[in-house]
Amino acid sequence: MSINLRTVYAFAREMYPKLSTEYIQYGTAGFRGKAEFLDSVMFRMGVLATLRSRFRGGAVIGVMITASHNPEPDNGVKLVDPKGEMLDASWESIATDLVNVSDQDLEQHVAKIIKDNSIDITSSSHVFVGMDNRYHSPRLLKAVADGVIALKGNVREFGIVTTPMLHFFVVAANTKETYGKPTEEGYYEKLIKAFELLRNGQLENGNYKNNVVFDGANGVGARKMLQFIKRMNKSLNISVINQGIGPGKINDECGADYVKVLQRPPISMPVVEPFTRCVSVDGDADRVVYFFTNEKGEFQLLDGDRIATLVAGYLMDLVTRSEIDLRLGLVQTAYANGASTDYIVNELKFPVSCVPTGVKHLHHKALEYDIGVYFEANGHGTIVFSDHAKATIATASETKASAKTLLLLIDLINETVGDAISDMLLVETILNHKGWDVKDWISTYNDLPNRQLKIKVQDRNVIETTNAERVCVKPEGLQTEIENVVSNYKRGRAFVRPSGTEDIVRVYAEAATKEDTENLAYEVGVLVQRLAGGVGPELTKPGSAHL
Ligand code: 16G
Ligand code: MG
Repeated sequence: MSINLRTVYAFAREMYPKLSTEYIQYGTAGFRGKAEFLDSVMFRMGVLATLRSRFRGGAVIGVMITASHNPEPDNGVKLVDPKGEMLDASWESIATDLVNVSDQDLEQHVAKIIKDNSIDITSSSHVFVGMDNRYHSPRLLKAVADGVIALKGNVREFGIVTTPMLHFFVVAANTKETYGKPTEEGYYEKLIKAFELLRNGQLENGNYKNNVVFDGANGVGARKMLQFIKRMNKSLNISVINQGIGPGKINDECGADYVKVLQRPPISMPVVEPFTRCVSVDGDADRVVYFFTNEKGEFQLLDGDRIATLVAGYLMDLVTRSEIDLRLGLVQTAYANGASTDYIVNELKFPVSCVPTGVKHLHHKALEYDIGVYFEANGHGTIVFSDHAKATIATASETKASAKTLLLLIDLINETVGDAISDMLLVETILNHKGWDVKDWISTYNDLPNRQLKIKVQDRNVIETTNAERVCVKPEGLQTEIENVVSNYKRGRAFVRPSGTEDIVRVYAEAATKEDTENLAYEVGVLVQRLAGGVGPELTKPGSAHL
């Protein structure tokens, strides 16, 4: 195969010229921005995915086009590595350089990547592409495909799929289908089969009722859930709201991010009985949270920490009953509610570790355990099983019913990345087995009140953190001042970190009471403004509006 890098330049100049000179960076969520400026980025990511595939010996690389929970005008792109992980950190800077180079320098720059990484440009390559249901996604998908074609790579388009589905396809193809079939049907089939075997005909149990309301955020999750329902044997009654048909826009006043951040149901929520289980996913269905309203009509959230503790406790129980010796661990971030960590360490006696924000950090750490459970409070998470764990469980399943359950759970879980639909089916399975309703679930521990603030500063990178973002090392003196303030509050905890997705510094605070939490967040926010070059308006003192 002969490849002429001129073609890359020709495509760029004729079809995907770079329209903006603004510097953009491949961050935790890949590239994100206003869709009208992303055509050249997408084309170049098609080129990069092809190079990456050749670099990895022809393994399938995934390209997902989505802006996740962002508003409709935004879009974005993320690369998926052969084992389903996020793009290796060492290639993030290669991606950043490639999209920022001018059209004139593109050809030479691609030649440099090939040379620097000793890529055999004539070897075979495979790229899988998927997209969310934003109206500009098909146009951007074509740009990615053209990037692959410019380097004579093989591209397979999956159309509209959830982010976790694309991860699933990549892993299924790279493992020669031992993980599943790399098709939409293969995905549904694997999850539904495991879910229905785990239900074993028992649809209701104790306090568990077999109904759930599913908020699809007008995104891909809604469409795919409707496909699930068609194929399920009435094993769960799911009513889907925010289906993405009609005037509703993706993530607009609905979805996991809205529900979690604003602590309220989606605007379009129908009237339901108190304590009805409701689930919200985000636009590309890799995040999930549960919620309900109680008899007083008060909103109650069951977030990623709640899912993590539910899953961890259940897995621990099954492993103990199976009499197998496996190392279990839970991975959280600094955002995990302190009460959830206390509960899991003190009550469940489950080892917990804390890592920096971002799925890749959690996933990586979870791989150190035989069974690693990881969740961010915002609802990103899954469970990973080591080969040793899988083999041990398979052997034990010949004699122990609990191990047989574990074996089926492995099939129900999308290990490649957090998968809102798979996570939801897992939660439904556990609640059903335990005979629990949301009241039982939420009564396991009481969340500490918590508050987040966004602080605008001149340069967010003046803040540097260590110890999984819990300690701030720069600017000097800030950490000591934070600790002084925190020590005045019962069960107080606070940290600051630069956001990876927005040009701001985030403040997190929790304490024993709501009032204390507000005051603590305020005091820490003021410290950041004073010591890290705040540029925004002065923060409003809590309660001062009532003076
Ligand atoms: C990205 C991350 C998410 C993290 C969030 C933090 C992935 C797939 N997504 O959305 O895990 O919670 O960024 O945003 O890794 P922040 O840095 O602005 O707080
Ligand atoms: Mg998402």
